[in-house]
Amino acid sequence: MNAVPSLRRRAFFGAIAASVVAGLCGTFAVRSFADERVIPVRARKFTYEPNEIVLKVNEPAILEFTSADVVMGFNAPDFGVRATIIPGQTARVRIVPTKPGTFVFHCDIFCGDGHEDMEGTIRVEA
Ligand SMILES: [Cu+2]
Repeated sequence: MNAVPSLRRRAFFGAIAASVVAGLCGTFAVRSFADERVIPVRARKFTYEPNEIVLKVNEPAILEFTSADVVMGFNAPDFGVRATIIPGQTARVRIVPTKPGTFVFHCDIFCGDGHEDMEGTIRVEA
């Protein structure tokens, strides 16, 4: 009579242990930069290099920003991300594109006379 519940309990805890391990591995995969594309982007008055960033649907990418001159912004409203790019520092945002298309990003920190035209595109391929 006792053997059955005990076996069931063991199977139950085994399943929990397996899902905890799977969960941890999943977490490490998300946090690891090793298997995610890192795209360096240099901001300078009044452009981004490159100013077209090509990504793939469902492939996470880290955009890594530096500034060649003054404090700049990066704002990609379609992806809900922004960054302040400070000279001498590196700013990072992570993007996971969910649909194909072309999306505009822009500088959202006033950086001089050409600021209003400082923008680029993120092209997401299927
Ligand atoms: Cu600007």
